[in-house]
Amino acid sequence: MHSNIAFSKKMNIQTGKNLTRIMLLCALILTTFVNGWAADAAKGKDLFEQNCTSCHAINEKLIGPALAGVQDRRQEAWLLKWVKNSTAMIKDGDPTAVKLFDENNKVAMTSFENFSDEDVKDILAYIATGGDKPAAAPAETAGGNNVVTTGGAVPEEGGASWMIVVIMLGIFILVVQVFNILKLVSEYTGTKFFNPNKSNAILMLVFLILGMTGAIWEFAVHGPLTLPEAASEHGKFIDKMFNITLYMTGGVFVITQIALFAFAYLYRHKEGRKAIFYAHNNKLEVYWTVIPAIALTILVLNGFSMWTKITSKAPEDAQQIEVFAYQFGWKVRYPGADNVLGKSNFNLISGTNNLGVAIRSEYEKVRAEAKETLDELTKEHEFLSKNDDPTEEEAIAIADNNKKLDRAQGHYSRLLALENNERIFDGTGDDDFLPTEIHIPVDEPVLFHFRARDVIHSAYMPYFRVQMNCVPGMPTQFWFKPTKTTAQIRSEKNDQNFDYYLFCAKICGAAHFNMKMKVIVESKADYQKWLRAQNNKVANKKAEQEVAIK
Ligand code: HEC
Ligand SMILES: [Cu+2]
Repeated sequence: MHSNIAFSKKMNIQTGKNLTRIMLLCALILTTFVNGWAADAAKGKDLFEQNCTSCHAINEKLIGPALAGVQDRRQEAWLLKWVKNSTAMIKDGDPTAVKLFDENNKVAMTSFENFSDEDVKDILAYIATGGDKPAAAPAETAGGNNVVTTGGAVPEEGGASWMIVVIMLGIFILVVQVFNILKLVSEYTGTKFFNPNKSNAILMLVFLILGMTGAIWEFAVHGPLTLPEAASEHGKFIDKMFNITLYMTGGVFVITQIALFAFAYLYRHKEGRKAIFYAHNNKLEVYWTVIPAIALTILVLNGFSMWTKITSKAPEDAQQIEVFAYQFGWKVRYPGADNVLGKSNFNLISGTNNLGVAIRSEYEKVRAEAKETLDELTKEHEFLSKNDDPTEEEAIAIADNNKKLDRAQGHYSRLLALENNERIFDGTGDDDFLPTEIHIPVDEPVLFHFRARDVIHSAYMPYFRVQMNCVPGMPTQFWFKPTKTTAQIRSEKNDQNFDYYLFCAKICGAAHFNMKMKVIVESKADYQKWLRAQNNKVANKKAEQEVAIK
Protein backbone atom coordinates (compact mmCIF):
# COMPACT_ATOMS: atom_id res chain seq x y z
CA MET A 1 0.00 0.00 0.00
CA HIS A 2 2.66 2.41 1.09
CA SER A 3 4.82 1.88 -1.93
CA ASN A 4 1.75 2.25 -4.11
CA ILE A 5 1.08 5.79 -2.91
CA ALA A 6 4.71 6.72 -3.18
CA PHE A 7 4.73 5.37 -6.70
CA SER A 8 1.73 7.34 -7.93
CA LYS A 9 3.13 10.47 -6.28
CA LYS A 10 6.42 9.90 -8.00
CA MET A 11 4.61 9.30 -11.27
CA ASN A 12 2.79 12.62 -10.96
CA ILE A 13 5.91 14.60 -10.35
CA GLN A 14 7.55 12.73 -13.16
CA THR A 15 4.74 13.50 -15.62
CA GLY A 16 4.82 17.15 -14.67
CA LYS A 17 8.55 17.28 -15.25
CA ASN A 18 8.12 15.51 -18.56
CA LEU A 19 5.58 18.01 -19.80
CA THR A 20 7.86 20.94 -19.05
CA ARG A 21 10.71 19.18 -20.73
CA ILE A 22 8.72 18.46 -23.86
CA MET A 23 7.48 22.03 -24.01
CA LEU A 24 10.99 23.31 -23.62
CA LEU A 25 12.14 21.06 -26.41
CA CYS A 26 9.39 22.26 -28.75
CA ALA A 27 10.21 25.86 -27.97
CA LEU A 28 13.85 25.24 -28.70
CA ILE A 29 13.11 23.53 -32.01
CA LEU A 30 10.75 26.33 -33.00
CA THR A 31 13.16 29.15 -32.25
CA THR A 32 15.82 27.33 -34.19
CA PHE A 33 13.62 27.13 -37.27
CA VAL A 34 12.51 30.72 -36.96
CA ASN A 35 16.13 31.78 -36.61
CA GLY A 36 17.05 29.79 -39.67
CA TRP A 37 14.36 31.52 -41.72
CA ALA A 38 14.65 34.92 -40.17
CA ALA A 39 17.27 36.52 -42.37
CA ASP A 40 19.95 35.62 -44.83
CA ALA A 41 22.25 37.74 -42.72
CA ALA A 42 22.35 34.97 -40.13
CA LYS A 43 23.55 32.47 -42.70
CA GLY A 44 25.91 35.10 -44.04
CA LYS A 45 27.33 35.57 -40.57
CA ASP A 46 28.23 31.88 -40.35
CA LEU A 47 29.76 31.87 -43.81
CA PHE A 48 31.66 35.06 -43.08
CA GLU A 49 33.04 33.76 -39.80
CA GLN A 50 34.06 30.45 -41.32
CA ASN A 51 35.71 31.80 -44.45
CA CYS A 52 36.56 35.47 -44.23
CA THR A 53 37.50 36.54 -40.70
CA SER A 54 41.04 35.26 -41.05
CA CYS A 55 41.66 38.18 -43.41
CA HIS A 56 38.73 40.58 -43.01
CA ALA A 57 36.85 42.48 -40.38
CA ILE A 58 33.88 44.65 -41.13
CA ASN A 59 35.05 47.83 -39.46
CA GLU A 60 38.77 47.40 -39.48
CA LYS A 61 41.52 46.61 -41.97
CA LEU A 62 43.25 43.27 -41.42
CA ILE A 63 44.98 41.47 -44.30
CA GLY A 64 42.13 42.56 -46.54
CA PRO A 65 40.32 45.92 -46.41
CA ALA A 66 37.52 46.72 -43.97
CA LEU A 67 34.34 45.56 -45.63
CA ALA A 68 31.89 48.07 -44.16
CA GLY A 69 30.09 49.87 -46.97
CA VAL A 70 31.57 47.67 -49.67
CA GLN A 71 28.15 47.53 -51.41
CA ASP A 72 28.28 51.30 -51.74
CA ARG A 73 31.63 51.33 -53.46
CA ARG A 74 31.19 48.23 -55.70
CA GLN A 75 28.43 46.83 -57.91
CA GLU A 76 26.83 43.62 -56.69
CA ALA A 77 27.71 41.76 -59.91
CA TRP A 78 31.34 42.77 -59.43
CA LEU A 79 31.32 41.56 -55.82
CA LEU A 80 29.78 38.20 -56.79
CA LYS A 81 32.51 37.68 -59.34
CA TRP A 82 35.23 38.95 -57.04
CA VAL A 83 34.52 36.68 -54.08
CA LYS A 84 34.27 33.61 -56.32
CA ASN A 85 37.49 34.23 -58.18
CA SER A 86 39.40 37.43 -57.56
CA THR A 87 42.62 36.02 -59.06
CA ALA A 88 40.96 35.56 -62.45
CA MET A 89 39.66 39.15 -62.37
CA ILE A 90 43.11 40.50 -61.61
CA LYS A 91 44.60 38.38 -64.39
CA ASP A 92 41.95 39.60 -66.82
CA GLY A 93 42.95 43.15 -65.98
CA ASP A 94 39.70 44.37 -64.40
CA PRO A 95 40.86 47.90 -63.44
CA THR A 96 39.10 47.99 -60.04
CA ALA A 97 40.45 44.55 -59.15
CA VAL A 98 44.00 45.39 -60.21
CA LYS A 99 43.96 48.66 -58.28
CA LEU A 100 42.62 46.95 -55.16
CA PHE A 101 45.26 44.24 -55.44
CA ASP A 102 48.06 46.81 -55.76
CA GLU A 103 46.71 48.81 -52.83
CA ASN A 104 46.79 45.72 -50.65
CA ASN A 105 50.44 44.86 -51.24
CA LYS A 106 49.50 42.29 -53.87
CA VAL A 107 48.23 39.83 -51.32
CA ALA A 108 45.98 37.40 -53.15
CA MET A 109 42.56 36.78 -51.69
CA THR A 110 41.44 33.16 -51.51
CA SER A 111 38.93 32.24 -54.25
CA PHE A 112 35.61 30.75 -53.18
CA GLU A 113 34.58 29.07 -56.41
CA ASN A 114 32.21 26.70 -54.64
CA PHE A 115 30.08 29.59 -53.33
CA SER A 116 26.69 30.18 -54.94
CA ASP A 117 25.40 33.69 -55.69
CA GLU A 118 23.06 33.19 -52.74
CA ASP A 119 25.98 32.49 -50.40
CA VAL A 120 27.75 35.69 -51.40
CA LYS A 121 24.54 37.69 -51.14
CA ASP A 122 23.99 36.30 -47.64
CA ILE A 123 27.47 37.43 -46.66
CA LEU A 124 26.85 40.87 -48.14
CA ALA A 125 23.59 41.05 -46.19
CA TYR A 126 25.54 40.29 -43.05
CA ILE A 127 28.20 42.88 -43.87
CA ALA A 128 25.41 45.43 -44.37
CA THR A 129 24.29 44.91 -40.79
CA GLY A 130 27.60 46.30 -39.65
CA GLY A 131 28.63 43.16 -37.78
CA ASP A 132 28.80 42.87 -34.04
CA LYS A 133 29.80 46.44 -33.47
CA PRO A 134 26.74 48.49 -32.50
CA ALA A 135 25.78 50.64 -35.45
CA ALA A 136 24.98 53.53 -33.15
CA ALA A 137 25.67 57.11 -34.20
CA PRO A 138 27.14 56.34 -37.60
CA ALA A 139 27.48 60.00 -38.47
CA GLU A 140 29.95 60.51 -35.64
CA THR A 141 32.34 57.69 -36.46
CA ALA A 142 35.48 58.52 -38.36
CA GLY A 143 34.26 59.33 -41.84
CA GLY A 144 35.60 58.21 -45.19
CA ASN A 145 34.78 54.72 -46.26
CA ASN A 146 33.53 53.68 -42.86
CA VAL A 147 29.86 53.95 -43.72
CA VAL A 148 27.96 51.83 -41.25
CA THR A 149 24.57 51.01 -42.67
CA THR A 150 21.94 50.27 -40.09
CA GLY A 151 20.19 47.02 -40.83
CA GLY A 152 18.01 44.55 -38.96
CA ALA A 153 19.72 43.09 -35.94
CA VAL A 154 21.24 39.70 -36.65
CA PRO A 155 19.64 36.90 -34.62
CA GLU A 156 22.24 35.66 -32.20
CA GLU A 157 22.13 32.04 -33.28
CA GLY A 158 20.84 30.25 -36.30
CA GLY A 159 21.57 27.46 -38.69
CA ALA A 160 22.49 23.85 -38.40
CA SER A 161 24.71 23.80 -35.31
CA TRP A 162 21.79 24.62 -33.02
CA MET A 163 19.62 22.01 -34.66
CA ILE A 164 22.21 19.35 -33.85
CA VAL A 165 22.44 20.43 -30.23
CA VAL A 166 18.66 20.28 -29.90
CA ILE A 167 18.45 16.82 -31.47
CA MET A 168 21.23 15.51 -29.23
CA LEU A 169 19.48 16.96 -26.22
CA GLY A 170 16.23 15.33 -27.28
CA ILE A 171 17.85 11.93 -27.67
CA PHE A 172 19.55 12.29 -24.30
CA ILE A 173 16.29 13.17 -22.57
CA LEU A 174 14.54 10.26 -24.30
CA VAL A 175 17.14 7.74 -23.15
CA VAL A 176 17.11 9.05 -19.58
CA GLN A 177 13.33 8.90 -19.48
CA VAL A 178 13.17 5.36 -20.82
CA PHE A 179 15.58 4.29 -18.09
CA ASN A 180 13.58 6.18 -15.47
CA ILE A 181 10.39 4.43 -16.52
CA LEU A 182 12.05 1.02 -16.50
CA LYS A 183 13.49 1.73 -13.07
CA LEU A 184 10.15 2.82 -11.66
CA VAL A 185 8.33 -0.13 -13.13
CA SER A 186 10.90 -2.57 -11.79
CA GLU A 187 10.76 -0.93 -8.39
CA TYR A 188 7.00 -1.24 -8.39
CA THR A 189 6.64 -4.75 -9.71
CA GLY A 190 9.81 -6.17 -8.20
CA THR A 191 10.89 -7.69 -11.53
CA LYS A 192 14.37 -7.03 -12.86
CA PHE A 193 14.49 -5.97 -16.52
CA PHE A 194 18.21 -6.02 -16.76
CA ASN A 195 21.36 -6.40 -14.74
CA PRO A 196 23.50 -3.31 -15.23
CA ASN A 197 26.67 -5.08 -14.09
CA LYS A 198 26.24 -7.78 -16.66
CA SER A 199 25.17 -5.50 -19.51
CA ASN A 200 28.09 -3.14 -18.85
CA ALA A 201 30.46 -6.09 -18.82
CA ILE A 202 29.10 -7.33 -22.14
CA LEU A 203 29.35 -3.82 -23.59
CA MET A 204 33.04 -3.85 -22.67
CA LEU A 205 33.56 -7.00 -24.74
CA VAL A 206 31.51 -5.57 -27.62
CA PHE A 207 33.60 -2.42 -27.55
CA LEU A 208 36.84 -4.42 -27.59
CA ILE A 209 35.74 -6.59 -30.51
CA LEU A 210 34.30 -3.72 -32.53
CA GLY A 211 37.42 -1.61 -31.92
CA MET A 212 39.78 -4.38 -32.94
CA THR A 213 37.87 -5.36 -36.08
CA GLY A 214 37.61 -1.66 -36.94
CA ALA A 215 41.38 -1.26 -36.65
CA ILE A 216 42.07 -4.40 -38.68
CA TRP A 217 39.58 -3.32 -41.33
CA GLU A 218 41.19 0.12 -41.49
CA PHE A 219 44.66 -1.31 -42.13
CA ALA A 220 43.31 -3.90 -44.58
CA VAL A 221 41.47 -1.27 -46.62
CA HIS A 222 43.76 1.75 -46.38
CA GLY A 223 47.07 -0.05 -46.19
CA PRO A 224 49.65 -0.13 -43.44
CA LEU A 225 50.42 2.79 -41.19
CA THR A 226 53.67 3.76 -42.88
CA LEU A 227 54.80 6.57 -45.18
CA PRO A 228 55.88 5.76 -48.73
CA GLU A 229 59.45 4.51 -49.00
CA ALA A 230 61.93 7.22 -48.04
CA ALA A 231 63.75 9.01 -50.87
CA SER A 232 66.64 10.28 -48.76
CA GLU A 233 69.58 8.75 -46.95
CA HIS A 234 68.66 9.69 -43.38
CA GLY A 235 64.98 8.94 -44.18
CA LYS A 236 65.78 5.24 -44.13
CA PHE A 237 67.17 5.45 -40.56
CA ILE A 238 64.17 7.45 -39.44
CA ASP A 239 61.83 4.83 -40.84
CA LYS A 240 63.70 2.05 -39.10
CA MET A 241 63.47 3.87 -35.79
CA PHE A 242 59.83 4.66 -36.39
CA ASN A 243 59.08 1.00 -37.06
CA ILE A 244 60.90 -0.22 -33.94
CA THR A 245 58.94 2.27 -31.84
CA LEU A 246 55.69 1.34 -33.53
CA TYR A 247 56.11 -2.41 -33.07
CA MET A 248 57.16 -2.07 -29.45
CA THR A 249 54.45 0.34 -28.34
CA GLY A 250 51.88 -1.26 -30.65
CA GLY A 251 52.46 -4.71 -29.12
CA VAL A 252 52.11 -3.35 -25.58
CA PHE A 253 49.02 -1.41 -26.61
CA VAL A 254 47.23 -4.47 -28.02
CA ILE A 255 48.04 -6.64 -24.98
CA THR A 256 47.00 -4.02 -22.42
CA GLN A 257 43.77 -3.14 -24.23
CA ILE A 258 42.72 -6.79 -24.45
CA ALA A 259 43.54 -7.22 -20.75
CA LEU A 260 41.69 -4.02 -19.81
CA PHE A 261 38.40 -4.91 -21.44
CA ALA A 262 38.58 -8.67 -20.86
CA PHE A 263 39.20 -8.15 -17.11
CA ALA A 264 36.26 -5.78 -16.90
CA TYR A 265 34.15 -8.58 -18.36
CA LEU A 266 35.64 -11.54 -16.46
CA TYR A 267 35.64 -9.91 -13.05
CA ARG A 268 32.29 -8.10 -13.23
CA HIS A 269 30.17 -7.98 -10.08
CA LYS A 270 28.32 -11.19 -9.37
CA GLU A 271 26.03 -12.00 -6.51
CA GLY A 272 28.04 -13.74 -3.82
CA ARG A 273 31.46 -13.19 -5.38
CA LYS A 274 33.97 -11.41 -3.20
CA ALA A 275 37.17 -9.72 -4.36
CA ILE A 276 40.49 -10.85 -2.93
CA PHE A 277 42.28 -8.17 -0.94
CA TYR A 278 45.63 -7.87 -2.65
CA ALA A 279 47.43 -4.67 -1.76
CA HIS A 280 51.02 -4.93 -2.82
CA ASN A 281 53.63 -7.05 -4.58
CA ASN A 282 57.21 -5.83 -4.65
CA LYS A 283 58.35 -8.22 -7.33
CA LEU A 284 55.62 -7.14 -9.73
CA GLU A 285 56.33 -3.51 -8.93
CA VAL A 286 59.99 -3.99 -9.89
CA TYR A 287 59.13 -5.80 -13.13
CA TRP A 288 56.77 -3.21 -14.46
CA THR A 289 59.07 -0.37 -13.59
CA VAL A 290 62.35 -1.82 -14.81
CA ILE A 291 61.16 -3.35 -18.09
CA PRO A 292 59.51 -0.18 -19.47
CA ALA A 293 62.45 1.89 -18.18
CA ILE A 294 64.91 -0.21 -20.18
CA ALA A 295 62.70 -0.19 -23.26
CA LEU A 296 62.24 3.59 -23.13
CA THR A 297 65.95 4.17 -22.53
CA ILE A 298 66.75 2.19 -25.67
CA LEU A 299 64.21 4.17 -27.70
CA VAL A 300 65.37 7.54 -26.38
CA LEU A 301 69.08 6.82 -26.89
CA ASN A 302 68.36 5.51 -30.36
CA GLY A 303 66.40 8.67 -31.19
CA PHE A 304 69.02 10.92 -29.67
CA SER A 305 71.90 9.44 -31.66
CA MET A 306 69.78 9.66 -34.82
CA TRP A 307 68.95 13.29 -34.14
CA THR A 308 72.60 14.27 -33.63
CA LYS A 309 73.44 12.46 -36.86
CA ILE A 310 70.85 14.15 -39.04
CA THR A 311 71.35 17.60 -37.53
CA SER A 312 75.14 17.41 -37.77
CA LYS A 313 77.07 20.05 -39.67
CA ALA A 314 76.53 19.91 -43.42
CA PRO A 315 79.49 18.91 -45.61
CA GLU A 316 81.42 21.89 -47.00
CA ASP A 317 80.44 21.15 -50.57
CA ALA A 318 76.70 20.97 -49.87
CA GLN A 319 74.46 22.84 -52.29
CA GLN A 320 73.09 25.86 -50.38
CA ILE A 321 69.46 26.82 -50.90
CA GLU A 322 67.34 29.32 -49.02
CA VAL A 323 63.65 28.64 -48.46
CA PHE A 324 61.58 31.62 -47.39
CA ALA A 325 58.06 31.15 -46.02
CA TYR A 326 55.31 33.78 -46.01
CA GLN A 327 51.54 33.90 -45.85
CA PHE A 328 50.84 32.13 -48.19
CA GLY A 329 53.63 30.71 -50.28
CA TRP A 330 57.31 29.89 -50.61
CA LYS A 331 60.22 31.64 -52.25
CA VAL A 332 63.50 29.87 -52.91
CA ARG A 333 66.87 31.48 -53.47
CA TYR A 334 69.97 29.95 -55.02
CA PRO A 335 73.44 31.39 -54.43
CA GLY A 336 74.27 31.91 -58.12
CA ALA A 337 77.66 31.63 -59.78
CA ASP A 338 79.69 32.48 -56.65
CA ASN A 339 77.98 29.66 -54.72
CA VAL A 340 77.45 31.97 -51.72
CA LEU A 341 74.00 33.08 -50.59
CA GLY A 342 73.92 36.85 -50.15
CA LYS A 343 73.15 38.27 -46.71
CA SER A 344 69.69 39.58 -45.99
CA ASN A 345 68.04 42.06 -43.67
CA PHE A 346 64.34 42.52 -42.98
CA ASN A 347 64.60 46.31 -43.37
CA LEU A 348 65.38 45.76 -47.04
CA ILE A 349 62.20 43.81 -47.81
CA SER A 350 60.25 45.51 -50.59
CA GLY A 351 57.92 44.72 -53.48
CA THR A 352 60.89 44.02 -55.78
CA ASN A 353 63.03 42.39 -53.08
CA ASN A 354 60.71 40.04 -51.22
CA LEU A 355 63.51 38.37 -49.30
CA GLY A 356 65.32 41.53 -48.27
CA VAL A 357 68.58 40.43 -49.93
CA ALA A 358 71.44 42.87 -49.42
CA ILE A 359 71.86 44.30 -52.92
CA ARG A 360 73.13 47.89 -53.21
CA SER A 361 70.73 49.02 -55.93
CA GLU A 362 67.75 47.58 -54.05
CA TYR A 363 68.98 49.23 -50.86
CA GLU A 364 69.15 52.62 -52.52
CA LYS A 365 65.66 52.20 -53.90
CA VAL A 366 64.20 51.27 -50.52
CA ARG A 367 66.04 54.11 -48.82
CA ALA A 368 64.74 56.65 -51.34
CA GLU A 369 61.20 55.37 -50.83
CA ALA A 370 61.55 55.47 -47.05
CA LYS A 371 62.85 59.05 -47.26
CA GLU A 372 59.91 60.08 -49.41
CA THR A 373 57.41 58.57 -46.97
CA LEU A 374 59.19 60.22 -44.08
CA ASP A 375 59.15 63.65 -45.79
CA GLU A 376 55.45 63.37 -46.58
CA LEU A 377 54.58 62.40 -43.02
CA THR A 378 56.78 65.17 -41.62
CA LYS A 379 55.04 67.73 -43.79
CA GLU A 380 51.68 66.43 -42.68
CA HIS A 381 52.89 66.53 -39.09
CA GLU A 382 53.90 70.17 -39.36
CA PHE A 383 50.54 71.05 -40.83
CA LEU A 384 48.61 69.13 -38.18
CA SER A 385 50.57 70.57 -35.27
CA LYS A 386 49.46 74.11 -36.21
CA ASN A 387 46.03 73.12 -34.96
CA ASP A 388 45.74 74.25 -31.32
CA ASP A 389 42.21 73.09 -30.73
CA PRO A 390 41.60 69.85 -32.62
CA THR A 391 38.18 68.25 -32.81
CA GLU A 392 37.84 64.62 -31.85
CA GLU A 393 38.20 63.60 -35.48
CA GLU A 394 41.30 65.73 -35.97
CA ALA A 395 42.80 64.34 -32.80
CA ILE A 396 42.48 60.85 -34.27
CA ALA A 397 44.24 62.01 -37.44
CA ILE A 398 47.06 63.55 -35.35
CA ALA A 399 47.54 60.37 -33.33
CA ASP A 400 47.56 58.35 -36.54
CA ASN A 401 50.16 60.65 -38.07
CA ASN A 402 52.33 60.43 -34.96
CA LYS A 403 52.30 56.66 -35.03
CA LYS A 404 53.13 56.47 -38.73
CA LEU A 405 55.82 59.11 -38.42
CA ASP A 406 57.40 57.22 -35.57
CA ARG A 407 57.52 54.05 -37.64
CA ALA A 408 58.84 55.82 -40.72
CA GLN A 409 61.62 57.44 -38.69
CA GLY A 410 62.57 54.08 -37.23
CA HIS A 411 62.66 52.43 -40.62
CA TYR A 412 64.66 55.23 -42.21
CA SER A 413 67.24 55.38 -39.44
CA ARG A 414 67.68 51.60 -39.50
CA LEU A 415 68.25 51.85 -43.24
CA LEU A 416 70.78 54.66 -42.79
CA ALA A 417 72.65 52.53 -40.26
CA LEU A 418 73.08 49.88 -42.93
CA GLU A 419 74.65 52.28 -45.42
CA ASN A 420 78.28 51.47 -44.76
CA ASN A 421 77.81 47.95 -43.60
CA GLU A 422 80.22 46.16 -45.92
CA ARG A 423 79.63 42.94 -44.04
CA ILE A 424 76.14 42.61 -45.45
CA PHE A 425 76.73 44.44 -48.75
CA ASP A 426 79.59 42.14 -49.72
CA GLY A 427 78.30 41.62 -53.26
CA THR A 428 77.50 37.94 -52.74
CA GLY A 429 73.77 38.61 -53.14
CA ASP A 430 74.07 40.26 -56.56
CA ASP A 431 73.99 37.02 -58.52
CA ASP A 432 71.45 35.14 -56.38
CA PHE A 433 68.38 33.99 -58.27
CA LEU A 434 64.85 32.97 -57.29
CA PRO A 435 63.39 30.16 -59.41
CA THR A 436 59.77 29.05 -59.13
CA GLU A 437 60.64 25.42 -58.44
CA ILE A 438 63.27 23.77 -56.29
CA HIS A 439 65.87 21.73 -58.18
CA ILE A 440 68.29 19.49 -56.28
CA PRO A 441 70.90 16.93 -57.37
CA VAL A 442 70.52 13.27 -56.45
CA ASP A 443 73.06 11.64 -54.05
CA GLU A 444 74.62 15.02 -53.23
CA PRO A 445 74.31 16.85 -49.91
CA VAL A 446 71.82 19.73 -49.98
CA LEU A 447 71.64 22.32 -47.20
CA PHE A 448 68.37 24.21 -46.80
CA HIS A 449 68.30 27.51 -44.89
CA PHE A 450 64.81 28.41 -43.70
CA ARG A 451 63.41 31.85 -42.96
CA ALA A 452 59.88 33.19 -42.41
CA ARG A 453 58.42 36.64 -42.89
CA ASP A 454 55.23 36.77 -40.85
CA VAL A 455 54.22 33.83 -38.68
CA ILE A 456 55.68 30.43 -37.94
CA HIS A 457 55.56 27.98 -40.86
CA SER A 458 57.00 24.51 -41.23
CA ALA A 459 58.82 23.22 -44.29
CA TYR A 460 57.75 19.66 -44.92
CA MET A 461 59.02 17.34 -47.66
CA PRO A 462 57.49 14.00 -46.72
CA TYR A 463 59.36 11.79 -49.19
CA PHE A 464 62.70 13.06 -47.90
CA ARG A 465 61.53 12.84 -44.27
CA VAL A 466 62.40 16.50 -43.85
CA GLN A 467 60.45 18.80 -41.60
CA MET A 468 61.76 22.01 -40.09
CA ASN A 469 60.05 25.02 -38.52
CA CYS A 470 60.44 28.35 -40.31
CA VAL A 471 60.42 30.99 -37.59
CA PRO A 472 60.38 34.77 -38.13
CA GLY A 473 63.66 36.21 -36.87
CA MET A 474 65.27 32.82 -36.25
CA PRO A 475 66.94 31.15 -39.25
CA THR A 476 66.88 27.35 -39.15
CA GLN A 477 68.49 24.78 -41.40
CA PHE A 478 68.48 21.15 -42.44
CA TRP A 479 70.74 19.15 -44.73
CA PHE A 480 70.14 15.80 -46.38
CA LYS A 481 70.94 13.66 -49.39
CA PRO A 482 68.11 12.75 -51.75
CA THR A 483 68.49 9.23 -53.13
CA LYS A 484 65.90 9.03 -55.91
CA THR A 485 65.44 11.33 -58.88
CA THR A 486 61.97 12.44 -59.88
CA ALA A 487 62.30 10.29 -63.02
CA GLN A 488 63.21 7.26 -60.91
CA ILE A 489 60.29 7.55 -58.52
CA ARG A 490 57.92 8.20 -61.43
CA SER A 491 58.85 4.94 -63.07
CA GLU A 492 58.76 3.13 -59.71
CA LYS A 493 55.27 4.40 -59.04
CA ASN A 494 54.29 3.96 -62.65
CA ASP A 495 52.93 7.51 -62.55
CA GLN A 496 54.39 10.02 -65.00
CA ASN A 497 52.63 12.90 -63.23
CA PHE A 498 54.10 12.30 -59.80
CA ASP A 499 56.14 15.11 -58.25
CA TYR A 500 57.87 15.75 -54.96
CA TYR A 501 56.54 18.77 -53.11
CA LEU A 502 57.48 21.12 -50.35
CA PHE A 503 54.46 21.73 -48.11
CA CYS A 504 53.72 23.89 -45.10
CA ALA A 505 53.01 21.74 -42.05
CA LYS A 506 51.81 24.50 -39.70
CA ILE A 507 48.25 25.74 -39.89
CA CYS A 508 49.44 29.27 -40.56
CA GLY A 509 46.21 30.90 -41.76
CA ALA A 510 43.41 30.89 -44.28
CA ALA A 511 45.35 29.87 -47.40
CA HIS A 512 47.78 27.55 -45.59
CA PHE A 513 46.66 24.70 -47.86
CA ASN A 514 47.98 26.66 -50.81
CA MET A 515 51.57 26.67 -49.59
CA LYS A 516 53.35 24.18 -51.77
CA MET A 517 56.22 24.19 -54.22
CA LYS A 518 57.44 21.54 -56.62
CA VAL A 519 60.78 19.86 -55.86
CA ILE A 520 62.65 18.27 -58.74
CA VAL A 521 65.46 15.81 -58.04
CA GLU A 522 67.81 15.43 -61.02
CA SER A 523 70.93 13.57 -61.92
CA LYS A 524 74.05 15.58 -61.19
CA ALA A 525 74.59 16.33 -64.88
CA ASP A 526 71.02 17.58 -65.43
CA TYR A 527 71.21 19.64 -62.29
CA GLN A 528 74.45 21.32 -63.37
CA LYS A 529 72.89 22.07 -66.74
CA TRP A 530 69.87 23.71 -65.10
CA LEU A 531 72.11 25.66 -62.73
CA ARG A 532 74.26 26.97 -65.59
CA ALA A 533 71.18 28.05 -67.54
CA GLN A 534 69.87 29.96 -64.51
CA ASN A 535 73.23 31.58 -63.84
CA ASN A 536 73.49 32.64 -67.46
CA LYS A 537 70.06 34.24 -67.26
CA VAL A 538 71.22 36.30 -64.29
CA ALA A 539 74.41 37.30 -66.07
CA ASN A 540 72.53 38.32 -69.23
CA LYS A 541 70.05 40.39 -67.28
CA LYS A 542 72.88 42.16 -65.48
CA ALA A 543 74.64 42.90 -68.74
CA GLU A 544 71.40 44.33 -70.17
CA GLN A 545 70.95 46.56 -67.16
CA GLU A 546 74.49 47.84 -67.45
CA VAL A 547 73.95 48.67 -71.11
CA ALA A 548 70.72 50.44 -70.23
CA ILE A 549 72.46 52.55 -67.59
CA LYS A 550 75.16 53.62 -70.03
C1 HEC B 1 43.58 35.06 -47.50
C2 HEC B 1 42.96 36.25 -47.04
C3 HEC B 1 41.54 36.57 -47.47
C4 HEC B 1 40.41 35.82 -47.25
C5 HEC B 1 40.30 34.47 -46.58
C6 HEC B 1 39.32 36.60 -47.77
N1 HEC B 1 39.77 37.76 -48.30
FE1 HEC B 1 38.63 39.19 -49.20
N2 HEC B 1 40.31 40.25 -49.62
C7 HEC B 1 41.59 39.89 -49.24
C8 HEC B 1 42.52 40.88 -49.75
C9 HEC B 1 44.03 40.85 -49.52
C10 HEC B 1 41.76 41.83 -50.44
C11 HEC B 1 42.27 43.05 -51.18
C12 HEC B 1 42.43 42.76 -52.64
C13 HEC B 1 43.65 41.92 -52.95
O1 HEC B 1 44.74 42.21 -52.48
O2 HEC B 1 43.47 40.93 -53.69
C14 HEC B 1 40.37 41.40 -50.34
C15 HEC B 1 39.29 42.09 -50.89
C16 HEC B 1 37.97 41.77 -50.72
C17 HEC B 1 36.85 42.53 -51.20
C18 HEC B 1 36.90 43.84 -51.95
C19 HEC B 1 36.93 44.96 -50.94
C20 HEC B 1 36.82 46.31 -51.56
O3 HEC B 1 37.19 47.25 -50.88
O4 HEC B 1 36.38 46.38 -52.70
C21 HEC B 1 35.72 41.87 -50.82
C22 HEC B 1 34.28 42.28 -51.07
C23 HEC B 1 36.14 40.70 -50.11
N3 HEC B 1 37.51 40.67 -50.06
C24 HEC B 1 35.27 39.78 -49.56
C25 HEC B 1 35.69 38.60 -48.96
C26 HEC B 1 34.78 37.61 -48.47
C27 HEC B 1 33.26 37.72 -48.54
C28 HEC B 1 35.52 36.61 -47.97
C29 HEC B 1 35.05 35.31 -47.35
C30 HEC B 1 34.14 34.52 -48.13
C31 HEC B 1 36.92 36.98 -48.12
N4 HEC B 1 36.96 38.19 -48.73
C32 HEC B 1 37.98 36.19 -47.71
C33 HEC B 1 41.96 38.80 -48.51
C34 HEC B 1 41.11 37.78 -48.12
CU1 LIG C 1 52.50 28.19 -43.67
